[in-house]
Amino acid sequence: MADNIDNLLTETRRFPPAPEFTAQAVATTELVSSAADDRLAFWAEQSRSLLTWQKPFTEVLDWSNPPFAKWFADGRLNVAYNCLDRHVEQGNGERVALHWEGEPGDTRSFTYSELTAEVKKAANVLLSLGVREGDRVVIYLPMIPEAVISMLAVARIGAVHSVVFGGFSAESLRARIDDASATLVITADGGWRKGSVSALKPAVDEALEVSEHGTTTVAKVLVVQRGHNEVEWQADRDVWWHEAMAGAAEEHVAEAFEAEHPLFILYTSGTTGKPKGILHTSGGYLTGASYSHRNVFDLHPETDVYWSTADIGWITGHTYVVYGPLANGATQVIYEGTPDSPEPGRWWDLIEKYRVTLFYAAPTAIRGFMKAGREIPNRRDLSSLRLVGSVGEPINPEAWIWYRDVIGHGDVPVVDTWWQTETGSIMISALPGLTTLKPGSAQVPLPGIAVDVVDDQGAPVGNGEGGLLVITEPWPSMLRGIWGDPDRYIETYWSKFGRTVYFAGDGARKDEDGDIWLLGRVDDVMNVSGHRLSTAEIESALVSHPIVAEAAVVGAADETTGQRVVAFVILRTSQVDTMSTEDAVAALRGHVQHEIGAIAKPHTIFLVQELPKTRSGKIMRRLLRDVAEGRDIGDTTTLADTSVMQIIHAQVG
Ligand code: 6R9
Repeated sequence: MADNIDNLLTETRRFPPAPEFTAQAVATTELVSSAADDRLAFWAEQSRSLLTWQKPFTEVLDWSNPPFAKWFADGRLNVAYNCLDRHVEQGNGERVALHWEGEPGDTRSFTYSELTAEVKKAANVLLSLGVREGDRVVIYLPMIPEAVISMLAVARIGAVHSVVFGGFSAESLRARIDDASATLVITADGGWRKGSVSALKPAVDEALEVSEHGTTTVAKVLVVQRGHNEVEWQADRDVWWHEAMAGAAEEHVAEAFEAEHPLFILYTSGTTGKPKGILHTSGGYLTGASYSHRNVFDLHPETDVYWSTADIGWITGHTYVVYGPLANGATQVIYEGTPDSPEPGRWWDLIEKYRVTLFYAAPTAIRGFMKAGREIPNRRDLSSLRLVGSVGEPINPEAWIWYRDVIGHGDVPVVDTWWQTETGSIMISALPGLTTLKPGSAQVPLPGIAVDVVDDQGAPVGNGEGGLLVITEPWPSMLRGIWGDPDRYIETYWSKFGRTVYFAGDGARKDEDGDIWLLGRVDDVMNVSGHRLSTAEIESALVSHPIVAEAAVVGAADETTGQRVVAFVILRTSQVDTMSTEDAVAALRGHVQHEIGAIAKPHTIFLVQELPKTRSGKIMRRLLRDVAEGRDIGDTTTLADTSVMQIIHAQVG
């Protein structure tokens, strides 16, 4: 982090908005001033103008029992209707909603009319399988149109989806199904990744085999045929999507639900081993998604072609692939595969092919492309782009400049957007056309959002100082809780500085102008390629292996992926001489992949005999990070045994 800060402190490049961009920009100075005048009136106005409420709300915010917020509570709406039917009713049924591209090059597109028709049928399929309002449906799918259709169909009938990233293992899937007590799983036989079909259904079969209590809450599994790979079939449980859809009724009238009706649960890593089921509800979430998508991406739905490369398994895929763009009637691209398959210019080919105008990706991908060289994007026509965005981790100034110069032909606004699964939508970003851009800084809270940087006591720091990032007023798309665990909700986010201040877990700095520069997590959460991973979760996976006595995991800085997972493992004495180091390391990496998923697999595992601990027994990860990053070891005076670090150094050396 120290290098990072030095780098940021010396960054002085500035890019004022181009007057032509400002002249047509969605975000205006009036927007900013109306939010500043009366925050709640501003949100009410945004929600009324952006969404269609079946029953208009009269209350804006109920914050009488913090941190449990209610937004627009006496209003009723249907989220899927807002993303689909109303665009058709307003005469935009022929506009393309999705241009989908499969990894092997097959394509499908859906107009708003066609997507609405599909979602209505899928809603009827869910009802026929016994899914009812409030039931939880787990979605474990590749990036195929059925992923979007499933989410909207679940929302349409007032059920609650929990999307699990297709890269997660059967174990992770099982834990999420159990925690949410899901009754239906929607999956596919397989999906395309890096040139071949990667099976998905076997993980579902395994996850449902032995649930913790020997039973499972899941009654049915709906299976999309995508990979055409062989799958095992349980006739009383498994249903082919295409067969069910072929027999489904076409009409479905969207019923209105309360604004605070649960919309989805999305699991994310926290500081302990158990992932948290972040709960989002309907009216406030959709308000935040639609508002931020329109203003941050400068969306002109009639002419823009938008593409966010995020998978639906992450919050970005929820808010900026499904809900924000579709609520706004946007035309977008979705792509099934990996950025470099079948060849390293695939993303740029897609931008050229679909004339993408607004593009949203993660810094890790940008840095990967930077390494591969500008010749690859330079061979494509990227002239259609008029704005590019970044999300998931801090984007270092050099990657920012490369992104603007090489992808954005040197003249597009770059929006670096800070937000979290918990915040539901973008909280901090430049407003294109208004903000003078600073490479490396997320810059300013969106109008209507109250952000600050505070010291350990909760006092705001001055300009030019660093501290902890907080959100000081509730906002419409805020999380409403952790599924089944209200105490953990309070404890994690709302106890450090009292019940009304949201603690984000990120370090930040205010510059001379009061703009915000994000500095990374201050807790034991790592960020690998923009994916949140918990040190505790990987440690507990490691110690669940019979050869392991103890394990400590740290995130070490990595040029491309931001951080990488490095593990320090003490083997059980009985194992030390029976297994070679290579075999033990291979077994442990495989085990973490099996327990959590490939993204959590440690990059490096050091087998050691000791771990550095404080006198109270806490592992000092800071010191292990020094080792993992090849730095001189910092202050060891609080160690119980100060010689430990020399020993570890000698062992990993
Ligand atoms: C949207 C998303 C959230 C964590 C967050 C922070 C990091 C995200 C960032 C950023 C610096 C940005 N993060 N965007 N850090 N600049 N523009 O990524 O959600 O997966 O929940 O991760 O990601 O550390 O706390 P999520």
